[in-house]
Amino acid sequence: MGQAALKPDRRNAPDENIDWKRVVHLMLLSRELDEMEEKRLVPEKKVLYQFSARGHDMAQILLGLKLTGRHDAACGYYRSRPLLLSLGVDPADALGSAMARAGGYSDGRDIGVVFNYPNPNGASALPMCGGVGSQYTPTAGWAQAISYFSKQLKNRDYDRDIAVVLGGDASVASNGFWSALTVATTQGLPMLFYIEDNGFGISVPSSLQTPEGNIAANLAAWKNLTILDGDGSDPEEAARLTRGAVELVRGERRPVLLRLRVPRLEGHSFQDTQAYKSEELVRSEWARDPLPRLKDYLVPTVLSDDEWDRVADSARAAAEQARIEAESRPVADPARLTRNVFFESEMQVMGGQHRAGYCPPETTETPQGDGQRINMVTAIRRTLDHEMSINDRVILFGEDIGPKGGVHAVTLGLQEKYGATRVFDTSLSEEGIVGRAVGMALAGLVPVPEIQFRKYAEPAMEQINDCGTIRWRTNNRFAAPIVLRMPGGFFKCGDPWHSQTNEVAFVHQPGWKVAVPSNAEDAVGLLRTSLRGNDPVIFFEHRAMLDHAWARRPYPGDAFALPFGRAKFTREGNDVTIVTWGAMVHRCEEAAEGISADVIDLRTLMPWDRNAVLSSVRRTRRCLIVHEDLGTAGFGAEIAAAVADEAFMDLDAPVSRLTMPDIPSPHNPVLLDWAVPSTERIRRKITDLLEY
Ligand SMILES: Cc1ncc(C[n+]2csc(CCOP(=O)(O)OP(=O)(O)O)c2C)c(N)n1
Repeated sequence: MGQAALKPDRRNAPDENIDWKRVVHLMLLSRELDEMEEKRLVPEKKVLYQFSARGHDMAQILLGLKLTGRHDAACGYYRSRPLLLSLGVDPADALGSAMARAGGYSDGRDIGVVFNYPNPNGASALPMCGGVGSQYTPTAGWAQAISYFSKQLKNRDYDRDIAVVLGGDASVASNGFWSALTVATTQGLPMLFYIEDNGFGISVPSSLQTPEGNIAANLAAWKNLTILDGDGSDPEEAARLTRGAVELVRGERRPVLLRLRVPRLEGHSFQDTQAYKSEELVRSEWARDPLPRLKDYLVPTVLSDDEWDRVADSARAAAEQARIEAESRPVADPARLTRNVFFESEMQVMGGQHRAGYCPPETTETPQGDGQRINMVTAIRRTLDHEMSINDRVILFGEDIGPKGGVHAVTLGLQEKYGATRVFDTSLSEEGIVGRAVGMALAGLVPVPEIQFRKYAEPAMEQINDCGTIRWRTNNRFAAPIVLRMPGGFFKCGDPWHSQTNEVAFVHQPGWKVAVPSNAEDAVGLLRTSLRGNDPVIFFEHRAMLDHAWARRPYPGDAFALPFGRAKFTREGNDVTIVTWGAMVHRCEEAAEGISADVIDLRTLMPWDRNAVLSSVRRTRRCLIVHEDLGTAGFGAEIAAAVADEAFMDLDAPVSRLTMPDIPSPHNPVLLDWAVPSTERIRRKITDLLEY
């Protein structure tokens, strides 16, 4: 066999539509940054976490340079820096963030490899996460938002834009991957799944992630998905496949999965010695290094040797310049660390309707009721209906919320009225529901996902947590305000699946506001504020109150809105303060009959009205907290601690709590009555406290 036959196939000249000099520059810059970290910055302890992109770099750059749509977005993972550089991320930001310095993309709050890149005039990088697989469903949400802007809102500016998600071979075993794949292929979304298969997830071979290790082969029978598969270290093939994949998604508006085999030329991270790989394997991986193959492919056809060297010199200089700039950045002021958990006054760079120019209509806190009492279900539906009628960014989705109108009937008739693009059923994946909502919110929509029962938010907890922290961890560059509705609590019976409240779990997720209305009027006011707000909200709908006679109130009007963090005194008195929320408000009111008591309905738990509680306790000198959630580490513990901290000297009796015992909710109504605080037991507790 002659020498020529061993050379790479040169049938096609390098694609003229690709700026190869830029590819070379970015490739060499990426290598310089990797090397600089490995040889200097990590040993000098200036970079604490380092993940080399060597081997993955060339194909990522070829992909990134194809993302030219104004609303294109990519969500990558910790090995995605080459793609980010190709989108236009400043190398000084990349290195400065790796060094956890002030500025950059998180002000030193997040790991440097966990990028975000808001780019209002071109392709953005959605906020990445540390959790493998969590990038998939938000990207599907962005793709669905593109589709919504283009098809429903007829905004022609979105007609050819796409969403791209990057993931390693191990990530294809994650829930997020399967959830997003289902979303994208059942909805026909313009989304590219870009899988970088280096054969390992840290040390675990890809054959343990998908049988025989090739996800592209295993998905061959999957409907509505075009699959491309090839060698990501071969310049010609990588260029052809990345271009082909992007053009397919752009032109045909449907999902594509591109799997590229790439070598991971270093350990998983700097600390990883790769002892689990044989020397022969490591050698064979280096033989697949795309850098010499790129040079061989382009020199001399596209660049001369000298030109290549000049590009290499300029990449080295750019990396050095970036290092100098990054090292000159200070550490962020710790005093600012509690800022940007919630929206303050400065608008985020990207995400949410407020960023997109939304101006909320005037509101009032004075109910303008029409007299007729309606139940909480109708009140919530009417509020959703009104907000949808005046704001075409508001969309509802969840399990069974379409033609059926939801298992609690909250969305009854709304699909008929607003169509299946704005009110739609989803696949049964809570991660898909919440993750998709995050992507939609990042794109400027107002997603209002429904979780069928509070317990079933559990599969979405990763997305819920990541959603709440977006503003903080991107230091106000991104925000994803969504309104996550969920019913919970006991009803005519209980059980461990449909009846828990566990609202405190959401209070413990930074960045979320939490509403727990007890009646129809407050539900309207708090929901309206949520839908017009600029922060994510958990909107808790208590099952027992949805059609409870006590909770029925006149509809307070289309302009009625309530602030978060403002409790309501549903009774006023002098001898004891009873703090409660949700279904317990009614019981506390009944129990306080004939007693001079302040009954405080907190209405929201994040934020909660400390002043109302403290000022009342200072006056009554006694405090009882009643809630349905379990006692240990329930939200009552927080209130009790605050009262003990700040009103200790004003108390005539210890702060008292009445809650469920630390058990799941029981099914039999007799057992349930025993477990949930009843009017009688609340009454007894009040009496004990008064007699103390
Ligand atoms: C949900 C989750 N589980 C575990 C980890 C720890 N972890 C980080 S990277 C990784 C392997 C991922 O490999 P792969 O997706 O193939 O990407 P690669 O690193 O090979 O590019 C693991 C297990 C994590 N970050 N997130």
